[in-house]
Formats: sequence, C-alpha cells, structure tokens
Amino acid sequence: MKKLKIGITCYPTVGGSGVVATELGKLLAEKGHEIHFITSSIPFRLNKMYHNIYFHQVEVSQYSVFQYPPYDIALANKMAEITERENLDILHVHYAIPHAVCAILGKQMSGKDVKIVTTLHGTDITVLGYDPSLTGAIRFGIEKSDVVTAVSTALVKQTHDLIQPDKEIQTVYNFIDERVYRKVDSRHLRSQYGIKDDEKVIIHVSNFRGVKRVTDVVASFNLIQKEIPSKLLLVGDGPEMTLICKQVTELGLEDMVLFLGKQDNLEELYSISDIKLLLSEKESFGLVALEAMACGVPSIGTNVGGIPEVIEDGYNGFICEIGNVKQISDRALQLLKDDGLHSELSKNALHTARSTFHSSKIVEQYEQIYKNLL
Ligand code: GMT
Repeated sequence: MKKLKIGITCYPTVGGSGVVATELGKLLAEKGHEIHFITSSIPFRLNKMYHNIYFHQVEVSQYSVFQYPPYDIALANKMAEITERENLDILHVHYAIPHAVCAILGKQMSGKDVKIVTTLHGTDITVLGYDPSLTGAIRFGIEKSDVVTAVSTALVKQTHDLIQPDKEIQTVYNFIDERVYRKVDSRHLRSQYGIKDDEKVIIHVSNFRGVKRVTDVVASFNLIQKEIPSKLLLVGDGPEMTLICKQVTELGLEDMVLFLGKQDNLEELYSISDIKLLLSEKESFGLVALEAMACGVPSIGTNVGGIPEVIEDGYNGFICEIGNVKQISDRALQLLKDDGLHSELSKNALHTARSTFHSSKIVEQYEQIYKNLL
C-alpha cells in the first residue's frame, strides 16, 4: 500500500479515545505511514521516539477581549497549516465535537482535497447528543466527514437514534497493543501490597466519573469479601473519589480496598488480578475490559452500550444488569470459587483479545478505509 501522510487529532490526555488514537498513530507509523499529531499537548502514550511521527501543538492565545479562548479556531487553523505544508492525505479525528467540525473548517481553509475520517468514541454522542445546542453541530460534523466510524455497533445505533445523521457509520472496534498488555510475572506486587496467598484480587480501573458507578464496584466487593478472602484494587482517580473513600470507610473495608491512584504499567496489576469489574451506566466500548482480557483476566460488565460486544456473557466474562450488585457478586463468586471455570474464561478472554480485537486486524481496517478514500 502507498505510504500515506495522516494527521491525527484527539484529546491527548488520559482517556480511552486518546489512547486508541495514539496507539493507532504508532502502529501506522510502524507500517511506514507518516503521522502528524495535531493536538493541544503531546499525547501521553507517545512515549517512544519514531522518526516518522511529528507533533504539532495547538496553542491558544489568551486575549482579555475574548471571554473564552478560541481553541476550536486555533485547531482548525493548525489543521489547515499542516494539511497545506505537509500535503496530508487524511485527517483522522477522534470525536465529532469539536474535532470533526474543526477538520471541515481546516480543510476549507487549506483549499486541499484532504479526506476527513471521524471516529466516534461515545461521550460526543451519549452525553453531548442530548444537548440540543450541540446536536446540529454533531450532525454537521458527521455528515461532512468523508467516512465516519464508531467504536461499537451499539454506538452506531445510538448515534442514528439520537442525532439522525444522513450518513452511514461503520463499526471499527478498539484495540490494544498486545506487546504491552499480556500476562507478566508481577507476583512480587502481591506481597508488596500485603495480599495474602489465599486472597483473590478484584480490580477496577477508571476515571472515577459518575457514569462508571464505582459505588457499585465497592458494594459488590463488600458482598464478595463476606464469602471469600479478597482484596479490591481501585486504580485511577476522578470526581467520585471522595464519595468512594467515604463508602469504603462506612462499610469498614479500609483494610481490603487498595486505592492505587493513576498508574501506568497496568499489565502488572492485571497480571495479579482474578476478575475485572466494569459496572458503568454508559460505555461505548470499555477499553479497560479489553486490556484486562489481553492479560487473561475475565471481566464482569454491565449490559450497556458496547460492553456486551467486548464481554461475551458466559464465554470470556459475565454480563449483569446495571446496579444489580447481588447478581454481580454472585457471578464473581461463581468464578472465584471454581478454578476450572475461571481458567476456561481466562483462556477465552485471551482468545477474544487476540482474535476479534487484534491490533493488526483493526489497523488494517483503518488502512482500508483510507485507501478507499484516495
Ligand atoms: O470513558 C471515559 O470517561 C473516557 C472516554 C474517552 O473519551 O476517552 O472513553 C470513551 O472512549 C473509549 C475509547 O473508545 C471507550 O472505550 C469508552 O467506552 C468511552 N466512554 C464512554 O462511552 C463513557
């Protein structure tokens, strides 16, 4: 395939969409394409030097005359500048708002025939889609993109239901870098964290926003630890943290819940975990479930959004109703008490991560999309 020049715009800070966009850029660069990240700061996962990855920072000047800094205009301006100067073939933006709209403006400003690919990740639809002051702009961003993808079939459907764009939207699933997310020997962490030999480990990783329902994670764990010696690892930080700390204290679980804060090298934590809990009320995909599965950890997830497309009930994990902590803890106990069942689901989790969601397969799908456009 002809080597392409691809501009990528995403939210570069911690978050699944930024992770996927950055990993995509890295893998495309490894395949010889030239990648130009056009973002507000250097993507946090861009942690290695690549000769064919460039970073163009969008800088927004503060003028007292503006009540709000004009970030979207600065981004469109930078997109136009890079498209023209580097002769980009593709602008691949992650999130319809504001990135697709900025790309459309940037393309017009550049006067070039750069093709726009927009990937929807969820919050732009499942949250902003309910805001009537934004739906018109989201629809415009989608309809004027050359190709639109969404990270799950559930998100495709939700976008059509909420935004009703006159545009086909393709599902292209998320992926992880299997070279990073794999079972590693990190047993030393168990003793360092004070986890006893007979204790099971349950893990939850998120940004602790309300939609992640971390209170359900703690409530489910409370029921689990009554029947089986166990520890809960809470990884991440966010707005709900104070509430969660209070809940843990009220339930008397201080010695059993480990607050680890934000962490890199999650594969080391997954590798000492027996079960992952992802109990969100909104989740277009659930990248963290895939990360855990790639390390052989079965997940218990809620029946929302794209989660059931990643976690197959009874095959590589379990799907439960939102907020049904009894059902969730029953499923967890079933898995934790039956070594045979656990190892079967763990094997299947690995298989799912390495087949349906293998990075090579997903990156090829994106390459095919680019190729068809040019
Ligand atoms: O879930 C978040 O709070 C972060 C958000 C983001 O923008 O990074 O995640 C969204 O995109 C991820 C990557 O595609 C998906 O795995 C998450 O499910 C999705 N979050 C929601 O839909 C709430």
